Amino acid sequence: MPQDIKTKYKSPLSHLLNPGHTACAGCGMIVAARLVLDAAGPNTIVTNATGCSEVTTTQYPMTSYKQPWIHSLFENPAAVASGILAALKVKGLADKINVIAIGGDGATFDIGLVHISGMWERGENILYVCYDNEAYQNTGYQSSGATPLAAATSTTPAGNKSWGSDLPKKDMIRIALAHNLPYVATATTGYPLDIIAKTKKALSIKGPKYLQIYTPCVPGWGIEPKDTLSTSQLAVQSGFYPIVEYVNGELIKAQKITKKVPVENFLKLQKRFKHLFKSPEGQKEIAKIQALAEKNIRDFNLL
Ligand SMILES: Cc1ncc(C[n+]2csc(CCOP(=O)(O)OP(=O)(O)O)c2C)c(N)n1
Ligand SMILES: [Mg+2]
Repeated sequence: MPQDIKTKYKSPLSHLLNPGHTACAGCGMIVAARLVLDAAGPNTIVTNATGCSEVTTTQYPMTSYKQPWIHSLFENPAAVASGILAALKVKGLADKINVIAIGGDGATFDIGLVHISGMWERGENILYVCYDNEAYQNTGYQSSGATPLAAATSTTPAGNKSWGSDLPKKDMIRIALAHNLPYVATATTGYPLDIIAKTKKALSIKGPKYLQIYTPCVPGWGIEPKDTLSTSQLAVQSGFYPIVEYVNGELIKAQKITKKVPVENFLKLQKRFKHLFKSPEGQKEIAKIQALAEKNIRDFNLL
């Protein structure tokens, strides 16, 4: 458990996301979801895309959510959130209730992007939260636009002729920034207090907001449940996944690397990268991933 959460976080006795859900032991998404929802508080309406965050929490006729929550279709939590905000305006409640739209990376980077873009373009006072576990994990680990280079997924398997995904991760943060949002940030399950702080800060700002949370997936990444937090911390400490915060388009904070580690330390904990460690040629792929991390370190001045 990270030091900051041991010493500084007073966990509430009850949460706005109840136990009894069916997320895997060690699921990064469910930890992040509980922190986001507790930080948002009870006066919040949540719209949810299809995916693990929906499937594991709302098996009919039960729900883990204590806030009002709605699921419609995979691609449209942003559009549904816009409708809810319009209704709240008519009722004179728009300034009293938070509207949060939630989706996995598949829902966000790919399938729901058009609706998210429209919601952002309209400047609506809605927080969009993406749980980024780097693939369509709920349906069996298919690659998404968020899948990183050389990760093996069920649609980009590693083999004699393949090093896994041959595409780099889509830069969703730059897509969000291109919409001139007042608040854009990344966070990760590895640093839980930061998730709480960023959720609260985002909700204090009027207009469209985007929070992308890096959430390890135990079966999809092939990690041990106990390694969820340490894996996401290694992603940050290696420069693989920068934790950044933009207000009105300006980078106001990038979390510094306190103890730099090679990306290898992050990769080798995960079965989705295990093919890279089997032959000397795999080292060339690891070198490409290290170069991407070094670029992040330079771009965001992480050292
Ligand atoms: C339009 C549509 N396409 C595909 C599906 C099947 N489907 C349901 S959940 C899911 C994966 C979700 O992936 P992601 O958004 O990354 O969330 P995760 O489960 O990884 O948290 C898919 C492909 C669907 N329900 N609707
Ligand atoms: Mg996903």
